[in-house]
This record gives sequence, structure tokens and C-alpha cells, in this order.
Amino acid sequence: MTILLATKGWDLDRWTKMLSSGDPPQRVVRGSSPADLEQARYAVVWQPEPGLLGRCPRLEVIFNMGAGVDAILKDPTVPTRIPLVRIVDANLTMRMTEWIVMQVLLHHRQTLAHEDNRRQRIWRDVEQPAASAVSVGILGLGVLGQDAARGLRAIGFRVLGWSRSPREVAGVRCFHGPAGLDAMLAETDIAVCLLPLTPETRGLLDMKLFRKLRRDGPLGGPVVINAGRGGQQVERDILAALEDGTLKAVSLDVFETEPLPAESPFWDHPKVLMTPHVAADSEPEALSRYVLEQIARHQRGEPLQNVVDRSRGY
Ligand code: NDP
Ligand code: OXD
Repeated sequence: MTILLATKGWDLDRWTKMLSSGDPPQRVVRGSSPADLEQARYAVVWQPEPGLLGRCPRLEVIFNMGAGVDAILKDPTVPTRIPLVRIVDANLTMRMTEWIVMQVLLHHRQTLAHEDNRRQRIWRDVEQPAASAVSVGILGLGVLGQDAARGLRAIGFRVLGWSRSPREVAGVRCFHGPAGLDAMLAETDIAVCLLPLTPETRGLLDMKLFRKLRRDGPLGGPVVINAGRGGQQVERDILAALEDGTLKAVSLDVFETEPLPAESPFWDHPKVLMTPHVAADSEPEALSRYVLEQIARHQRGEPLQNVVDRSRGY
């Protein structure tokens, strides 16, 4: 069987080697010639060129090499009759939890204030609340949100979580739906976004939402952390909220435009911690193994796992 590999900006030789090493061995093609596309039965993609998947007449499964599938769903030429499988992988999940816990702790332990003092050679204590006094509200209680909640609970934070449908997660106060969001925000000191990008979540992180966060919490102002997608944040509102004190600080891993343009004010903003969309990577070895296992299931006639529900958009 032939796998079409189309992963923007990745080490294609390494991926080709791993994907072709399955049992039985799979043939990997990387081009976009009509002959390659004609043969492809499986596609392994990350942000593929728009129109590419629509030109593969014999495709049986699309594997998206990330957890979020927004880049594929926005291409109207991708055939909807073909199952779209996303990544759910312990390696990726663990990395995201590390990043979220790290960012929450950086704000909780007043790192920006200490860095500011350090630059001015000021030796000063900054008041430190206990983790149990700080509420972290996670927007998105899926695979990643639930694992991040577990990590934050282990340190002692109060954890709240919000989803579309009702959820029960041990140690987490759960909210759902539009009404649930306001109730959660009113108690949230640090809001963490781990939502998929859908029409409902686009632009959700705006001034209106920031104003609903708890104002009298122990950190001296609310904090927003976004590792979902840049399309969920209104960047001019983030900058205005940092300016007028609606937000104390933010951590951003994702941006409206990626790579972040050189002229963006985020690069050197004193209230911003940022990383270049690297909150959770997954090792090519782990992802290739996952794809090959799923292909084997498909060839044995067993159901694929983690198939995206296109009607929900995630
Ligand atoms: P899941 O599909 O497992 O979980 C998504 C969660 O979001 C669910 O709890 C879902 O609710 C909730 N949700 C979706 N729409 C809404 C809505 N309109 N209102 C309220 N809740 C909503 O996804 P993952 O946890 O695996 O991944 C989440 C996202 O993280 C990805 O889509 C991707 O955008 C981002 N990501 C970013 C990475 C990075 O490096 N920055 C790496 C990996 C992922 P319900 O439970 O009811 O279905
Ligand atoms: C993902 C990502 O969706 O890395 O997995 O952004």
C-alpha cells in the first residue's frame, strides 16, 4: 500500500524511513505528481498544500500529524467521505502538560516581576500565594485539558474546566456550554485555553471574556495562557487588556499569524511570555508507530481510532 507523506517543513527523510519500515512494509511517496497521488491509499499530513488531498482519487484514510485538524477542515477540496484521524499520543500529551504546568508556575511564582527587578538590580520579595489559593480554569477538557488538569492538581492548584458537553473529571469542577463559561471565568485567576479551533471558538479570547475573569484573586490580576490556536485570540484585545490592567500577563504559544511577524509587539512586550508553537511536539518515532498501527487495524478491517467528527469540527 502507498502512503503519501506531505508534512510541511518536517524532516521527510526521517519520516519516510520510519513509515516504510512497517510490517508489511509500506511504500512512501512524497511528491505531488499525478502518478504519486493516484497511488496513494493513505495520507500522512501536517498543514498540506490546499487542494492536494482532493487530487488523490484512491485515498482511504487521512492521518493528521497533530491533535488539531483545523488546517485540514478549512480546505473545502478535502473529500469528506474519507475518515480523518488525528493524533492522540501519550508523548504529545505529556509535553503539553509540561508546558501548561510550566507556564502556570511561571505566573504563580511571579517570574515576570522577578525578572523586571533583576534587570534593575533590585533584591525584593514578591508576595507568594499558596497554589491552593489560585484557581486555574481550563477551556477545553479533552485529552490535553484533562491531562493538564491532572498535572496542576498534583501541585495543589484549584482546577476548574469547561467543555461543550457535560464532563466529570476527578478533582476538577466542571462547567459546560456558554452559560458554564461565564460561571467558570468568574472564579478563574489563570485561564488556560486548550480548545480546538472551530467557528464557535474563533475569537473567543477577547476583551469581553478577559473582563469576566476574577479581578480580586491572589495573583494581583488575571492571566491568560493559550496553547490552542492563534485564531482563538483577538490579539489587539490582548494588547489593550495588558495595557489597561484587565490582564496582568499572558503566555502565548500560538498566534493569529505564524511565524509571528518581526514587527509584532508581542516579541518584546514585558507582560508576555511566548514560545513559537512548540508547546507539544511529538517524536516522529511515536507518530509513525501510531500511524502504522492504525493502518494495520484498517487493513484487518478493524475500526480506526480517534476519527474526527467533522460535524463538530474537532
Ligand atoms: P480534544 O478534542 O480531545 O478536546 C477538545 C475539548 O474542547 C473538549 O473538551 C471539547 O468539549 C472542548 N470544546 C470544543 N469546542 C467547544 C466549545 N465550543 N465550547 C466548549 N468546549 C469546547 O482535543 P485535544 O485536547 O486533543 O486538543 C485540543 C487542541 O489543542 C487542539 O485542537 C489543538 O488546537 C491544540 N493543540 C496545540 C498544540 C500546540 O503545540 N500548541 C499541540 C496539540 C494540540 P467536549 O468534551 O464536550 O467535546
Ligand atoms: C497540534 C499542534 O495540533 O502541534 O498537534 O498544534
